[in-house]
Amino acid sequence: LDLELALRQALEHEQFVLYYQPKVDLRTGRISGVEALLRWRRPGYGLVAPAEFVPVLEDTGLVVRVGAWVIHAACRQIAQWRDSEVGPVRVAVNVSSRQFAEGDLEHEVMRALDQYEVPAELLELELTETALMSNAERTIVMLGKLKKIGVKVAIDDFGTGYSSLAYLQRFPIDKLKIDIAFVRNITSNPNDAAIALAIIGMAHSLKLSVVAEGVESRPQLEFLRRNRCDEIQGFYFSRALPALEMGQIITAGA
Ligand code: G
Ligand code: G
Ligand code: MN
Ligand code: NA
Repeated sequence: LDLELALRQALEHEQFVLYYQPKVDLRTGRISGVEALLRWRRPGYGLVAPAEFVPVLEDTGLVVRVGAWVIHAACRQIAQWRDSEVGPVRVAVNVSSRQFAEGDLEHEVMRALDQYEVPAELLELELTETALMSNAERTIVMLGKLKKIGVKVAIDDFGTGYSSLAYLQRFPIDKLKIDIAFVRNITSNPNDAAIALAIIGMAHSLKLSVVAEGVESRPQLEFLRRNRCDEIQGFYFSRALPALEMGQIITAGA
């Protein structure tokens, strides 16, 4: 209960901040975009990770308002980078199940793009399989609206949820993110490798691009490159960093 109150105040007092983790294009070796990851600068506690408060945001429904803040903050950052030496950067934001189900995502996205004069294709939404499958017919309508706006959509943590392949091909999405669970032991566990390869193959058959998350080593990277994964994200390249540091890395690598 105290935590809920503190989270309400966090929103009012601008204690949330976005960190950014790069995604690297495996063909060019360049940064292809970043994922925005929420942090909470809680007075007296330092920087708090989402695992410690996102579940509370979900349970209380606060995630709808915080999620709207995240979309706005991401668009503000896209505009700031674009107007600086960093240049255009695609930013992916995480959208929670409740935000997708209850929030006015379509209009929130339109408002933010409009307010910061950001081109829609620079914003990407990461949605989980669970969020998409809980009402698949509604999802098709929602994704159609988002596609019309022009934002990109990725399915996050792919392989851990329950996705109907029949729906997958009806969802107008752009990208699958292979869950870290299959990437961790990709070079040592043949089952994990097989799943990762199946996801890559399926994604490409459906004309989707595929990104592997949680890449921590050179052998994982080489395996994924050899098997035509499009992008990687993970500590091997960089952990999530504040906007200023991320901007410097992007500028240095450009
Ligand atoms: O950054 P970190 O690795 O600690 O993130 C842990 C989890 O928190 C990830 O699964 C991520 O999807 C989730 N998360 C990070 N930022 C956000 C956010 O802005 N909104 C929501 N709903 N989840 C987030
Ligand atoms: O939205 P999602 O759950 O995919 O958020 C990414 C999460 O994965 C964040 O919590 C981030 O800190 C974490 N992460 C990113 N790269 C790595 C990595 O290379 N290894 C591990 N163990 N976690 C990672
Ligand atoms: Mn994500
Ligand atoms: Na993920």
